[in-house]
Amino acid sequence: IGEDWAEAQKKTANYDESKIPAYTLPALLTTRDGAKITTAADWTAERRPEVLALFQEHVYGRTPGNWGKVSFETREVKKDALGGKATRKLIHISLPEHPAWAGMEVMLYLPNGLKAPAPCFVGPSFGGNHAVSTEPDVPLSTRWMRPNKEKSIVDNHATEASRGNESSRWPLEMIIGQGFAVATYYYGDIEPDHVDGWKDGLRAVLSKDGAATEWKNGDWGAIGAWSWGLSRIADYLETDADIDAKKLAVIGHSRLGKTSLWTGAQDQRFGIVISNNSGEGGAATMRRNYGETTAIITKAFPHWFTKTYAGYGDNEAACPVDQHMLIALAAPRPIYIASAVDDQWADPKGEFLSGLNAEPVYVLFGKKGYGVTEPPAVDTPVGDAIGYHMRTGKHDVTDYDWTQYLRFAKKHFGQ
Ligand code: GTR
Repeated sequence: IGEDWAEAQKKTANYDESKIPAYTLPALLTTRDGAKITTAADWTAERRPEVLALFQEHVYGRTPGNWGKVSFETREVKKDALGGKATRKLIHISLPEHPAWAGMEVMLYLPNGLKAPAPCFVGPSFGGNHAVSTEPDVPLSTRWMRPNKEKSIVDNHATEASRGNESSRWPLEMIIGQGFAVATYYYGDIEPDHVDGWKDGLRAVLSKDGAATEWKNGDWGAIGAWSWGLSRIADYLETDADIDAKKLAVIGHSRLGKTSLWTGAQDQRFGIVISNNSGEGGAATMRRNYGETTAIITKAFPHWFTKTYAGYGDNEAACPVDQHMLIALAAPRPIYIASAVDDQWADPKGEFLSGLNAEPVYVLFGKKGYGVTEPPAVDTPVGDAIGYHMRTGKHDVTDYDWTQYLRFAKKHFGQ
């Protein structure tokens, strides 16, 4: 069970709208004891904390609070990166009270010549900093990596051939060219992405006894741990005078899109939240049995979530949350959900619907959502404080996606 098994399920999953069993979404604006929420103040004071706690308990688990001091060490500042267009900084983040964790390597690209501190996109990578960038002097990650199709990963480690193999998903020159910084880290710095990975990652280090002996209902999963890493980057960025830390946009693709959404829900320092093809366990409506389901994802990737979540496989109706409530946790901050038409596994319509069904919370804040109630035609972005598009093509991050994110970020950050 794992990646290959999930791949095989793609062939037999349901892709027929008429075969989706009827479902009722949990009420967004009614508290657990039945009170109706009618104002933004009551959402913020009462319902929001309740919904956040429900996601902790039932889906992603609780982030522990025991990591202590966070230290930042800037290991490189290269002022003529990207042919002189950018400054590249490499920052090592570690926990002095938990030396068993090897820390994380953050790569930050800043546009050169800006007159004001830069707004910044913050997102994790699948392949490491050397895979995001094509620059030959970015240190190769030495951490455990999943095998990949291009075979540039040998014995679960990166090789010289891995350089730049994720760069099409990170159009650095385009982002820098529009006045935005980018901060990224390899998600495996926090935890290797396999079912036993937590034993070699931060979750074990921060567990009570410092060793991975038990994983209980409510304990955080890998998505929670990867999210924690993004929040530590925000900690760093708040200390960097070149960055406008009031203008951070968290972004992620696929499993890391789930991570981006959970980060935005927990950490309100991120002023914009972006979900690229996040699918099941991300933006896709949990109760819609279309493409990947709760049963499939919790079998293939149980480690991503809290243990409790697996109990909702084929039993979503019993879960007190659905993913529109996760989108609503971003409110009133702008959020962008992107789908791809050939990514039916991620259920594009289900991703659209979570944004649509989160809208009542945005309305409480006087904000506008999509402005439409049906998924738009392909390559036709819609929305105001909640943005959405369904791109032509497959499960991926493309320049088209980034064009929309940059437009959205400029508009909402007033750049
Ligand atoms: C798939 C998984 C999806 C998505 C994807 C990815 O195998 O079923 O939920 O997370 O992996 O992260 O690329």
